[in-house]
Amino acid sequence: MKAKARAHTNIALIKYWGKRDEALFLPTNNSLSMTLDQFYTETMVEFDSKLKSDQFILDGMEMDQRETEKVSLFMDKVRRYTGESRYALIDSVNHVPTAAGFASSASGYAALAAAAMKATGVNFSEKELSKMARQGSGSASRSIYGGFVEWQKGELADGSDCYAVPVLEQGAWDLRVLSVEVTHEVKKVLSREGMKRTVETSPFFAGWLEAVAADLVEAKAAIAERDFTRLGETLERNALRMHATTLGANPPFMYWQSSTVQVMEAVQVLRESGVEAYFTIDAGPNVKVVCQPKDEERIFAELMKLAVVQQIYRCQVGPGVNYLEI
Ligand code: 2P0
Repeated sequence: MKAKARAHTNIALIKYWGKRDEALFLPTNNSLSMTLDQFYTETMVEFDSKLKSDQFILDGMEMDQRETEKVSLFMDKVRRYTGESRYALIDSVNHVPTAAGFASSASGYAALAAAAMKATGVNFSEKELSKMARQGSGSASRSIYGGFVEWQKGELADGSDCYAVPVLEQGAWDLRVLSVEVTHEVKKVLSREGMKRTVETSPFFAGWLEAVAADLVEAKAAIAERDFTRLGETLERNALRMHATTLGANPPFMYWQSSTVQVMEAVQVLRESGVEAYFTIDAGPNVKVVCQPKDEERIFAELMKLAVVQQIYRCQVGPGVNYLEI
């Protein structure tokens, strides 16, 4: 039994920041993302009764025990849920440049969840795929769907009501994301650790939770009305609010570098000159700029002039999980 799936990365417009249950990957707040067309992971899973353990090949290289163990822990969750008992060969190829500042964990776990569940021979719903992908990495729950997607935090302790739902399909609204690379450096505080420290120590976290609920309502209304200004203002504000919580943590930390701030300022200058561009930033120094197609060339050209900018990756709205012939 084998299957192959492709899943794309996503960029959060309303951020996931904080867990209410770390083991089950249950978030403290709903988040909202746009799936991106450029970056994706393709994964083949084959269950085989002859295997004595899971085997993991990433980008053509057989992974060592430590790397395989992480994936195997996730496969244990798949086996528990589906009743599959065999070990698997997992062959995964990442088309996500790490320098672009997108976590490959979102596309990675979405593709793995989809391929693994399909390879059991049972057809699981997208809701079930989303719940499974969530237990590899929270943001992966959103990469099951294309277009604009909301990950609902749910209320139940067992996570059974915690999954992503589609908000607006790919093709319904053409927005662009320019991923502006300012450094190759790996981040100092991993997002998993960063959100944990913020939840436990930042007095601003309560304010974040209050603000993010209102930002989400605003963003969803903007998407429903295709109101770009309203969405842009909301997503930029939400990113700044997320980053503000890290400054209040103990010990405090920040993901920005001086180059990050230079790009943020350039976006503000563009806006003052009448070009509608808005930025968002994840758990790292690179900046993503959201815009409409009519402004993309101008924004690209202006940002490329900055000395701190190394590269700009240009994305459109991407599709959900799909299955590939083997
Ligand atoms: C997001 N981030 O909504 C937020 C915004 C980073 C900043 O999801 O611990 O790799 O695996 O659930 O999903 C990055 O964190 O964390 C992330 P885990 P994940 O996209």
